[in-house]
Amino acid sequence: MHIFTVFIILFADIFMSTFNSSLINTYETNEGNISVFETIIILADISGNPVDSVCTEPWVISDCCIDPQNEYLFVILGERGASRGGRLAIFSTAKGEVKQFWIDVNRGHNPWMITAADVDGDACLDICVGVWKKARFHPVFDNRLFIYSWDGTQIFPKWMGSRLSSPFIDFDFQDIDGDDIVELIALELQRNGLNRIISYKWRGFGFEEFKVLQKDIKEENLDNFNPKKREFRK
Ligand SMILES: [Ca+2]
Ligand SMILES: [Ca+2]
Repeated sequence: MHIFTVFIILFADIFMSTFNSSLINTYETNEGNISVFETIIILADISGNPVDSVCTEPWVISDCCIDPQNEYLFVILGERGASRGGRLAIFSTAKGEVKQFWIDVNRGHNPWMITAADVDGDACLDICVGVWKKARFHPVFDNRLFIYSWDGTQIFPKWMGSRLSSPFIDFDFQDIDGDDIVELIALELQRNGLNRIISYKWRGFGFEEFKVLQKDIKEENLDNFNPKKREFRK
């Protein structure tokens, strides 16, 4: 195919897919940037010109994260309008090409948030996913945290959490005590209907409660914990 024809098709594809598609995130890379829209992932060079793209339709991307080398993009795919996603997928984004690398065949986890962090400080990336599902010893639908190890070629389950100390509605990973290992920071519901922010440390077998950072938070003050302005999921 003539190179000009390839560009026309690429631009037409991008125009159609971004027309009704919100931007989820943008990542700056050495070669340019990666823009993740709801239904298309676009690689651009340093001048901002698209060099490759992949369309995810009919699936919609609801959240994503990327490895530190910007070579693999981890996404949640789902149906348009659904309150949670349906499955995980990985796209390779190295060398000016974007393509589907892996897709999860398991569609029963209802993932709603995905973030990358090295939770155990072993210098290998972990992929952390908020899911909404039943657990064997807590057989009701609730938010749970799944941690996957990423070895550069595949993800595999590391910790499938059934509960934290209390029901949680959001989470993040930050190093709050300066030991160069991130802590799990969770926004949890208290019995009295208010909220608390609590940190956990990874202890080899799972997360152990570390410090309550703030408690008795009213719903209207939750924005302080929510820099991405996510919709809280209850
Ligand atoms: Ca790790
Ligand atoms: Ca720390």
